[in-house]
Amino acid sequence: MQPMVITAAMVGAETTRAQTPYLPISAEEIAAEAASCRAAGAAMVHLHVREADGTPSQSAALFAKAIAAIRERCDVLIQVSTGGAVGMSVDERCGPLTLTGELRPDMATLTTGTVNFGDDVFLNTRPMVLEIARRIRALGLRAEVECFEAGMMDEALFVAKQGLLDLPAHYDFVLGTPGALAASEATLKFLVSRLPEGCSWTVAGIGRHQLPMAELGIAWGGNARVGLEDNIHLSKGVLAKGSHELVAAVAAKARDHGRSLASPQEARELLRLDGTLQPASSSAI
Ligand code: KMH
Ligand code: ZN
Repeated sequence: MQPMVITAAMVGAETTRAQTPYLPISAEEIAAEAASCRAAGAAMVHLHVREADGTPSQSAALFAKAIAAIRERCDVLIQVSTGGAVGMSVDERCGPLTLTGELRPDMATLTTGTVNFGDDVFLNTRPMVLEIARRIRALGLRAEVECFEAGMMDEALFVAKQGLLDLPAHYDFVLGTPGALAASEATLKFLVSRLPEGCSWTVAGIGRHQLPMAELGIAWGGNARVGLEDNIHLSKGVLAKGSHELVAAVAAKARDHGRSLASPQEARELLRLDGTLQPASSSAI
């Protein structure tokens, strides 16, 4: 099997310091955690940022600080969130897509549909999805298609047909969000079976599903995302002392299973991140 890409989702928009004291908030804390995750076996970080008081933000300035601090400390790939927090506008969510040059991220997320999200709704109407896809591509980045529900796979194909998503693409199956598609072997198997030819995938289980889903990623030749964005516990009742402990747990299971861990350079090749994509013409929408 090919090397496995572990992505560390260290911050998120929903986890709070009241839930866990190990949540990184400042650029320095985020960079230190990114370096620990890299040392534990992560090739990529999925990045959100916060204001000093912990409020979720998609501010380009805060992303710039975090990205600069991470790159000073380690070579981990940086995938920025365009999901942000529920209720944010497209312009707000696309803050990190305004960063260029040294601060340009390596990848960006693209959720291809609306989903219940706990008591809230994570709104992604078709025009919103197409506009975010257009901005990701305009920066020459590849998207990671975030699927919280099965229909999001079909909508990703629609986005591709508009010339705004390049196939084969990389998908992240986010399973077990309260109010959305369950984290189970059956749901993951179905989603993997629906992947277009040549596509790669990661699985991110929410809460107690995180490590079991990661084990399926290992066993089935996929990849895994872990971290405090999705789950704060290392085991029942035991807080992870940072996302790096969750990365280390998955790395150990991967090695037990004979899967090697992808370096950032290998992840670049596996996820087809090399080279800059040509911006799609605006008439594509
Ligand atoms: N915070 C969620 C509402 C992403 O990063 O692209 C959306 C999210 C997805 O976290
Ligand atoms: Zn996220």
